[in-house]
Amino acid sequence: SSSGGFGEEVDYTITGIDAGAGIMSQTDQAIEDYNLSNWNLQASSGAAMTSALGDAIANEEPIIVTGWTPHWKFAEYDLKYLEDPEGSYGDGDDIHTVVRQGLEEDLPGAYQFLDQFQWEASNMEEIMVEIQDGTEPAEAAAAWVDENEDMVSEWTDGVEEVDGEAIELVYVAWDSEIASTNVVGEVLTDLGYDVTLTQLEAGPMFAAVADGEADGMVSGWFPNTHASQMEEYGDSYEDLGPNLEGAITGLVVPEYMDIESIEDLES
Ligand code: PBE
Repeated sequence: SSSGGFGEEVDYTITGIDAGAGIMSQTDQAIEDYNLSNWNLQASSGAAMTSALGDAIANEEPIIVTGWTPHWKFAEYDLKYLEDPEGSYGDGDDIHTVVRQGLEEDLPGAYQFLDQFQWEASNMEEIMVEIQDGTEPAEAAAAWVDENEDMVSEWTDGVEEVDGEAIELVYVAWDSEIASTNVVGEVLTDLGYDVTLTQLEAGPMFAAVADGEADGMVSGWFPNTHASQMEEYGDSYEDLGPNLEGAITGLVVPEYMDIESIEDLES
């Protein structure tokens, strides 16, 4: 294992995101699995995490963050996942679309589109990079939808337009979900829906769809990252299956750090 003294250099701190995120529970699990009880997982937000990451890289300082793919940070910086031989983060997820019960009867067109919505990590990353470069999410989504007519027309194949019916999608302010939710919202707007996008914490996002207070979400990381939410709410919502395959969570560090595995973090 490492003699680099990273623990001391980073104050035995892993820079995390919002406390309700699944990756925070996975990291608590990693701290247990790798006997890192003297390490501290610092809760913050997705934005604070990427800002700390950018500052550390500008100064070539060490930093360890909770990271995930798809994410613009891999296009912006040279980063690597730490190996996870204990499997604390599971072996990846698919991102699922989840809707409230009764949506198919109430808003069949929206239901059909949400069921047909499906893209790849590289698609999601294109719009994430635009938003990171400073374009407003709704504007970036509108431009992405315009530029990807072929894919969007597959999602909306056979879907009838409506005249201002209300639909509410819920999401958490994770960069990946800001991108996907805005794209889906833009397509629904183009189909004639009156769309509301409501930003919540992770638990309330699942609860809102399970209770039928919101119509749907495109942010279910199954089966690993959101295992506990699946367990708690899975009987009360309808899972429309993956909209993106091959998502990853883990601990991420800059390439210049001389460390390869979570096992190398000294306790
Ligand atoms: N994430 C992005 C979320 C799911 C989407 C990996 C930060 C989480 O940890 O819950």
